[in-house]
Amino acid sequence: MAAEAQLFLRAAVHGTRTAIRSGGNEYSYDDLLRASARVAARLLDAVDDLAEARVAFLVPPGFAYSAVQWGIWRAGGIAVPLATSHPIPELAYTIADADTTVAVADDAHVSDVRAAAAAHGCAVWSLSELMTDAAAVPASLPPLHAERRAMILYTSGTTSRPKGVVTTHGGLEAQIRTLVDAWAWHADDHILCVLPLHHVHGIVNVLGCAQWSGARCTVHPTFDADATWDAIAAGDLTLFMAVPTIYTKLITAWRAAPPARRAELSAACARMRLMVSGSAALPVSTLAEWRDISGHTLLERYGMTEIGMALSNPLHGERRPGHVGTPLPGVDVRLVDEQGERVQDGTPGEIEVRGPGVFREYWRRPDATRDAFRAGGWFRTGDVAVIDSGYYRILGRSSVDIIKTGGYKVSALEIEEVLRTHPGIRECAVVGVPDDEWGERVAAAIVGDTAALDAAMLRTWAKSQLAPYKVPTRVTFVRELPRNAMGKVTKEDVKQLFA
Ligand code: MLC
Ligand code: AMP
Repeated sequence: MAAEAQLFLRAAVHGTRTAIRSGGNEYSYDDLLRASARVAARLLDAVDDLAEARVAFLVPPGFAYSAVQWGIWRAGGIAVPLATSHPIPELAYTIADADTTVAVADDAHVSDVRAAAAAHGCAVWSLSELMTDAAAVPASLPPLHAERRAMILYTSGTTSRPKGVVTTHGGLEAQIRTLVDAWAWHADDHILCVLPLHHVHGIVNVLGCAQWSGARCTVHPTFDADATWDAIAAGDLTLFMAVPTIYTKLITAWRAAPPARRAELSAACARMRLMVSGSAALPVSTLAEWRDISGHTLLERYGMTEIGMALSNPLHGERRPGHVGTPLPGVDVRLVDEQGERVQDGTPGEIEVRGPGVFREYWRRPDATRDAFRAGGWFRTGDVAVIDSGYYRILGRSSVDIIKTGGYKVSALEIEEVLRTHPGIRECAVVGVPDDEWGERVAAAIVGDTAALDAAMLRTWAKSQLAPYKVPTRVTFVRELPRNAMGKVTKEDVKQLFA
């Protein structure tokens, strides 16, 4: 890679084309380059290169988000996006775990970020301080070689607290290039972004691919079904990408609309070239309902924070319901048994992935990084699949403690650990229970002081500690948790409590 990363060299060529529409305004690639150069200048202050310092930023999806993300990269820093929905304890955890040097927040969130950063003691900048016109743009910015760390995304797993997934500039570029190639992105594309920008789905698949291609991205700060339909009805989108829960919510809103509006919305969908679903299993019934409404057979693909996208149904050719397709260009995928031996076609196995898009490490967790890989550089996803006449079909996960709700991955162990800090809770067990809208819902069985605590109080308290999507939406109080002869809580029996 050249000194200036490809993304920015390409942006200079895209120049006056619209990069982002947000908050009722349009911004060109030149605008992004200018604003991000100013951000880089402010961050660099008296040094030439941030040299992989972690810059955490809490900026709602929109132009400023991209200006700050690019500014961090151009200054040589590692971008650590924070989630606008997170309460202070979650923000504080990320800021401390990433060993953040500088945190940035838009003016609405700056006091939360100051509170979250207080114990760690890093500098905090408001967006208005950072994006001032007065910043002198440096004559040269540091070189961004492919192997330099670019981003840390926090992901929940089988450990109790989220881990930072470190991706390099070269890794991000590989993740983007494979999708641009497979889904034939081009400069005349126009995509709507309704996804949060602290996960790969929004960051890489939507924003990253659009910006690489010189395409337009209309960005909504959060998902709203009616606003999404309005944007689709406006008629000039070519692409849409979302998690299955969003398609379910759009189906509900379409059904609630009068017949003439429904016809208008369906016609607008039919003018688009591609609609994609991922981050969680797309129920075949949702695929069929969406086909009836939009005329599109959703292209389902499979990915993960640690690898970007690995498997995809084809742009042209059969999109098989209930399947996630075949390996994307440049990505090696295999299914193995517990010993790491490849399984025969038709036999279930764990998905392992190798390729230039695979992450570099879990931030400052060498043991977790080592355990995540097998010899030969194969990353162990923990997802189990089978190959059915050439197409992969996801069967489930190897750990019962990982829950996917609304496309977010959450750890049952992490939620249990937080719940146990409540004085009214003696014991608890968290599980994912199947749900038509959310894929899975977070459910908690609690042994505690029911005279002093009810489900509503518990949820209110949990929202002050945990991201909203980790807060149990189903709560039951029990006298004791189901256990096996060894005294271990049996999660399958806990699930039955919510059946
Ligand atoms: C919000 N709530 C949730 C929730 N999200 N509850 C359970 N599970 C979730 N995921 C809560 C809200 O706090 C609220 O609680 C209530 O549910 C109703 O909220 P809503 O307004 O209906 O939902 P909304 O806030 O609009 O969120 C829905 C959503 C969101 C689908 C838009 O969950 C979302 O943006 N999901 C996408 C996540 C994503 O990008 N994943 C990609 C990870 S990367 P109350 O109590 O206030 O009423 C990855 C790799 C890959 O997976 O392959 O892509
Ligand atoms: P995350 O860790 O948030 O990046 O989530 C990645 C996980 O989402 C994967 O390990 C899978 O379990 C799940 N996932 C992503 N896409 C799909 C899909 N199309 N079908 C089923 N599960 C999926």
